[in-house]
Amino acid sequence: MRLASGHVAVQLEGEELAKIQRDFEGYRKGLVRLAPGGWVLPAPYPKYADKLYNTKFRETDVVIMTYPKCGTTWTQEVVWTMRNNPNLDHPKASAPISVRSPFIDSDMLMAMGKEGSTSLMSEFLKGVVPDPDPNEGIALQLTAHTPDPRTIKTHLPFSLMTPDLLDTTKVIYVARNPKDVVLSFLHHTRFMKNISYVGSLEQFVDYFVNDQLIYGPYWEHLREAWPRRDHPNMHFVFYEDMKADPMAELRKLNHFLGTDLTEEQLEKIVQYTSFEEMKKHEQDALQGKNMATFVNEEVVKKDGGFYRKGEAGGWKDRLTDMQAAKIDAWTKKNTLDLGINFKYSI
Ligand code: PPS
Repeated sequence: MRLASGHVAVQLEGEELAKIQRDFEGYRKGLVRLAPGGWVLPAPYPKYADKLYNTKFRETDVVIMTYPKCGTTWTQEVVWTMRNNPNLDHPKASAPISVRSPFIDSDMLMAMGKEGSTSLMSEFLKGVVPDPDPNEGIALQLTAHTPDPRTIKTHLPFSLMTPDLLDTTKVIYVARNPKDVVLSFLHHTRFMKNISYVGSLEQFVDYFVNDQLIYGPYWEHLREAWPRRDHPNMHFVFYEDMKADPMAELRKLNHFLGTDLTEEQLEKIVQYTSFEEMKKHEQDALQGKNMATFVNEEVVKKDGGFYRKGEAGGWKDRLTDMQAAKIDAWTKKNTLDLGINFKYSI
């Protein structure tokens, strides 16, 4: 199937799909791979692809773009708060971040799961979208109805988004050390029921370096963003720098966004968006919601939920020397022409 972006989407099949479906029990509907780029995405992606590609962004929008598990949600909360809630007194600030700051390409993820897995999102949508039509993509409708200034999340790479994105809109790209990403992603795929990964860490590292995980290839995602880093509408953030000195990163964001916040306001936002605070806010926001439809509660009880560890360099306690070496070799091969270095890589 040819898409408006010029890519051709082909369903995965044969032994490759059979193996993936054994390890990722949630991928019942399959996956597609796009050419060029080799992008792997859930099977429902083509239904939304052209709408996503043709989305008209506004000058007042800020798009936060990342490969999964690189610190998107943290950056969303920082940016949304800086722009909408600088004095921490906004009446709707306690609503989940996914309602205040839409995840534009999440319809395909919701469509991947069992019927009814969109119900929590639909519930949050009430009052935001006057007459939501579940067939039209909940996230797309939420994005269209979010009042200015919008802070929009995407895990799609530049080539699958509207080509004039940077001409109209500010983009913040967040990158994270792949060794921490792989562990965070492993956890995510285990606790999210619409994915339900049941394989081992060893196999997951293989899926990662073989570019078979959704939204990958990881390095291709970065390769499209990194050369754009000096564009006036582009701001590049490393998760590791946010961890090491969040105040310094918020000062840079203050300049990039033109929010003109004081040092005192920024300091309060650093506190408000710390790992512990965000974890607490999420627990409050989801209180009373039946999460069993979405998450594997056994995994959550044992290994944590979305706010797992929030560390940079935590991979050192978990990856074996062999697994780390595999990621190093893959990194070396892919960064020869990039000149990008991550902290805590060795
Ligand atoms: S997602 O599902 O792809 O959108 O996930 P994403 O938000 O990109 O990344 C989730 C990881 O970010 C960590 N996180 C934070 N770290 C530090 N400080 C704050 N405030 C914060 N908020 C989220 C989250 O814990 C995930 O990392 P891991 O390593 O799994 O803990």
